[in-house]
Amino acid sequence: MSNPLYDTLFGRHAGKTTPFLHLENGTSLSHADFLARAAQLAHAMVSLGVRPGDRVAAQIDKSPDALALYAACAQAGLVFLPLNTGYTADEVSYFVENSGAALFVCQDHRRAEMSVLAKSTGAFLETLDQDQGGSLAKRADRQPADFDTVDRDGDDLAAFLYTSGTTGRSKGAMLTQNNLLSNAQTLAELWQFTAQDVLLHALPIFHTHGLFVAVNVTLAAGGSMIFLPKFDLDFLLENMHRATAMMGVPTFYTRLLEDPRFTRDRTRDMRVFISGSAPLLAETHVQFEDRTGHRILERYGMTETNMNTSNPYDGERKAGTVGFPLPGVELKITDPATGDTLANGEIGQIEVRGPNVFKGYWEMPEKTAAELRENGFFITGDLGRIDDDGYVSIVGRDKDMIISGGYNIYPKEIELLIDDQPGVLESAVIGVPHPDFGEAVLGIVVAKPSANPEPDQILRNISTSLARFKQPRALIFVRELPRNTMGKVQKNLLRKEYENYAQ
Ligand code: MLC
Ligand code: AMP
Repeated sequence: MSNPLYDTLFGRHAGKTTPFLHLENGTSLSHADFLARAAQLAHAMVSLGVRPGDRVAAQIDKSPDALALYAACAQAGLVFLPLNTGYTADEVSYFVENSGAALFVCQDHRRAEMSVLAKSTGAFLETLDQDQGGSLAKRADRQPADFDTVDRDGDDLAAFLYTSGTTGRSKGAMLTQNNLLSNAQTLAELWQFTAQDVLLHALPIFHTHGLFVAVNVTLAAGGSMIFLPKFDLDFLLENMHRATAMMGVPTFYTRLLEDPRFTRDRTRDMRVFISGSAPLLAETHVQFEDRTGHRILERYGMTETNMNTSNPYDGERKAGTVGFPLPGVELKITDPATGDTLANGEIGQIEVRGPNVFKGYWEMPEKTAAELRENGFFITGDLGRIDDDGYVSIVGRDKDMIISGGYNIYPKEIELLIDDQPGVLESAVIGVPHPDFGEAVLGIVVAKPSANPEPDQILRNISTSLARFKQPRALIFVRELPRNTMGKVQKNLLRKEYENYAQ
């Protein structure tokens, strides 16, 4: 009997009384206590009738119980489907319905709001809150603290993560046990994580970065985490001396640098700072080194593939690059028109192949076939180049996507909502440079002839369907959108025109 993901990341820490999670309130949770809680949660889910292979969707705040739910899913052979807590009920209902989730776990205060959607999809509805509150937590409290791990194969699904698409419809990326495990082990070794490491964990745990990179790497090495509910600058500054490593999106690093309390002395005991999910400006890299003496280690990944490349731990960490393909991962730059591999130095689409690459999109064979080649290479939608030393740089995106504070936003989804508003003829949503989030969302709108729609009213109307982070910071009305001879909106011209809008 085996379950590679559970056994390797969680099970092997059974009985360890050393701390695993250091919490904000000064207490800590040992590996053994964490696993006992995961076992209780696994029993609680099984007692509801959830069976191996079922999807468990969870839109819950970050807490030890939320993390234990991930471990419980691995142990019970369930497919974990974490969701951004910012999503509205409209957005969530698509994920729960599309995935056919057997169980939907939400925040306790949203139970009434979510009960309609649970009823319509037939999913069990349970709640889980921070501080061990909520109906699933109460159910778990009554359960035994050990659970017979369900037998799984490395090729079995471990997680679904939804990623939006250029057509506006989100796709469920199916990740196997081996996808997650191989990447965690590779990264732990490459970044030299050990049981002595203490990771400052301030990322959300509903995306690849916070869950599969930060948590899985720590677990693979047997280390511990200072586990914060969310990014908190003061807490990070005050507690950095207790940590050895940090992972963050570039906004974490620019926010630290903006604070004069962030000094070389505070980072003295740190071993490594890792950045990803969005481009880290070379300027931030340089400023960070000047201030602290540390060179940020930048890596590149995505939901469908986990991590693909990383700058070296030992060796030159080149600012403005994302380093080398990871051991076991093949990466090539290809011509978007022909698919032919391009020479070093040339810009093209980034394609990757390896044990990290997902199995496909849930029930979307055409989308899977369009992005995942039969030979196993995944077309990332990112544009890049490889320099003569083998370092990969990301120079742009072939997909129409905005990255704000590390969250991906697909303009199409927002444009469809704006275009549906009374008095609107059409719209184009773009990302413009933003000092804190990297990019901010801006809507450029054309009104119907003789209509005079109110920007604030449109923003209010769409706010019920869109997470706050996706909502445009402003709507700008124009007479027409610039188009090329093929009739395609030239977003590059709009981005240029409004590049200083959010500065
Ligand atoms: C919050 N807001 C955002 C936002 N985060 N708006 C745009 N983009 C974001 N990322 C909104 C809030 O709703 C609020 O709205 C206002 O901005 C100010 O909020 P804040 O208090 O300043 O934000 P904060 O809570 O500090 O959050 C910012 C952040 C957070 C950067 C810490 O967004 C974050 O943790 N980002 C990490 C995302 C991440 O994990 N990405 C990994 C994806 S995996 P208002 O107007 O109502 O006040 C991936 C693969 C890979 O990409 O390679 O890793
Ligand atoms: P997601 O779909 O949320 O997983 O986001 C993945 C996307 O984030 C990638 O396709 C890239 O466009 C972007 N990304 C991740 N890491 C980096 C990085 N280090 N530099 C630039 N872009 C990145």
